[in-house]
Amino acid sequence: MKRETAVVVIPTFNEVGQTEKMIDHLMAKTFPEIKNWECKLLYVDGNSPDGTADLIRKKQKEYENLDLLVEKNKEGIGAAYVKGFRRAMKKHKADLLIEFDSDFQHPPETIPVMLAEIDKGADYVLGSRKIEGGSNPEGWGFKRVFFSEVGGIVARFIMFFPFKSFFQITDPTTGLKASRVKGFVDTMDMDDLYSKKFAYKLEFLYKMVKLGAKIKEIPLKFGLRTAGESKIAPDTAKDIFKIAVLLRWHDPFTRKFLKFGTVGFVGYLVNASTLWFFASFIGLAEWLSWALSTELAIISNFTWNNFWTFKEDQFKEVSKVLGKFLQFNATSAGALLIQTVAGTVLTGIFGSQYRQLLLPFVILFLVLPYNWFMYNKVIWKKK
Ligand SMILES: Nc1nc2c(ncn2[C@@H]2O[C@H](COP(=O)(O)OP(=O)(O)O)[C@@H](O)[C@H]2O)c(=O)[nH]1
Ligand SMILES: [Mg+2]
Repeated sequence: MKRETAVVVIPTFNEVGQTEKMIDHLMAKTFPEIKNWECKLLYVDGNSPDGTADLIRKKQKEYENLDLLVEKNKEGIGAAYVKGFRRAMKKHKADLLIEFDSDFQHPPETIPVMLAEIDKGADYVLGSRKIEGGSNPEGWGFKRVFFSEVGGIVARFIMFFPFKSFFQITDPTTGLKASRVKGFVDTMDMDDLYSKKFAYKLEFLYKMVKLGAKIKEIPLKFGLRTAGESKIAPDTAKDIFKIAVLLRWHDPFTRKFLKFGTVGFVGYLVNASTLWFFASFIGLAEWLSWALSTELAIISNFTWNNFWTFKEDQFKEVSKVLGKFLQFNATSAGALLIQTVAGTVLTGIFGSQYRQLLLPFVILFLVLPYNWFMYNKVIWKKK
């Protein structure tokens, strides 16, 4: 059987000091140990003035599976990886893309470990400094550790909370990754990245998660730079935060859920104000005031959800709208029942002084999930 191709992509800017050592290490030690993959090495150089590209050209005479792409202008590490990925897929027909640094901060021994995980069925392997066996460099000062830890947790939270990926991905800003091409990177839109700099890492991660990649973390003992200078820009923390927010803000699921929440809140306001209007202002009977105000809230919820939250699945024909509205009333009666039973029981247990406190809990943990489920799976079911 033909072996699949893995391309290790390394961006460089002024890395002449360690590039020869890296090339020799990968070519003479790492790649020969890997039997079931065809390994290639691709450098993307940001037109370094220190002669990194010339050195790589010299080494190309020694190794035929060494490729080099020189950018006209350096545009940032994210842009460099995108260019590298495109070339690896087109020219080398890559089945797997490995993101790697030039400075031995990513130990070359992690490459066969990542490949083994791909062999076992993973689509996306991430080197993590936060799981057992992984670590930050000992030489990092408090500030760098602090930013790395807090930045990682904040990015995780903003991008993924409360979903599975939030718990699964421990190191979202890691740079060591292996990505399956077929069905993932080849379908990924890389034209419109929010960041061409460091935060591209979050965007690739986010896109892979959305594409449903099977993710596996391996421990990464992140090393200290062996030579050369760090290119981490001072505004990296800001870049990470901004991109995490942008990704989440434009997430279709999140948008839908926020709309659903807003509509629910408006429904509550309609309910409360009309209850006051009917009962206190006009002086209707208690039961009639409750019934009318509840029904007005139901009408408000149905209308806003149909024309806004579930716009793509909305009903337009009058007969259909009426039928769905009756169905919506039926499911709303279910919510009413849940709220009444849970509210009564819990108030009985905790005492009536906690009534107002229990209400939001009942709504948040019982009514909201029930409604979200019913709206998505019954009323505005995907066609
Ligand atoms: N082509 C290119 N490479 C870059 C750029 N910025 C950083 N690099 C390289 O990307 C790798 C990672 O760099 P960086 O994430 O800044 O972290 P550092 O190791 O602390 O400097 C290194 O090999 C850098 O030389 C860039 O704008 N263009
Ligand atoms: Mg580095």
